[in-house]
Amino acid sequence: MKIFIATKNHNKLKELERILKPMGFEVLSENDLSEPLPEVEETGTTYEENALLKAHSGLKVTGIMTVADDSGLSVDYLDGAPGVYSARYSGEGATYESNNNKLLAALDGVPKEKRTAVFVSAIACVFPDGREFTVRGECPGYVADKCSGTGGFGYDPLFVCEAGCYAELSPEEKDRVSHRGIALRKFEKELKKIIDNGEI
Ligand code: ITT
Repeated sequence: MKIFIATKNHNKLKELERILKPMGFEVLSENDLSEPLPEVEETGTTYEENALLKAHSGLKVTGIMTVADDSGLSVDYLDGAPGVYSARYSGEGATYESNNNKLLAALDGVPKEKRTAVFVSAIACVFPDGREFTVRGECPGYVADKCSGTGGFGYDPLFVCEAGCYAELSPEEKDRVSHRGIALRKFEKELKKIIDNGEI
């Protein structure tokens, strides 16, 4: 079954492909298009709303079943920030490094027990006939006081879950415990239900 992944984030695409391909999907992405995907204004206030905006934009271009992920890190001490603004936390031209530095500064001096956080991934799936659904995966943990590890991307060097620091996990370990891995396994279940009901 062909599926289009609507993302402009290459690291995220790698993770989504890594999990979706073994599920048996033929995965298409921006790399398979003759033109770049349009930029989507992420105007939603929830991960689900933004994931749907991105998925619908991809569907408009490709006409095939499309999934998109909206994700972020919600830090309790920061009242849920950076949350849906995780990609742009340190402003225009934000990089993973500038975002991590801003997060470290915002939590400077805050003890470990108050640095709790949750990584969230909402996956939206939209179909050419207008149907859609979303699923959510969450992974709890805390924000470390310095970066470690060399794997992954984004806030991975700062986020520590039960299995360890995201950036120190192997790709397989991260997929097993991560917010995105959890969301994609829920996505697979939902899609199976739809297929079993003969709805697609
Ligand atoms: P698309 O919208 O094109 O998919 P994006 O990077 O802008 O790409 P988001 O708006 O969903 O995606 O922002 C998610 C940000 O949250 C991402 O840029 C990272 O900074 C962070 N993030 C999400 N998942 C992560 C992960 O598994 N590890 C580390 N950081 C992650």
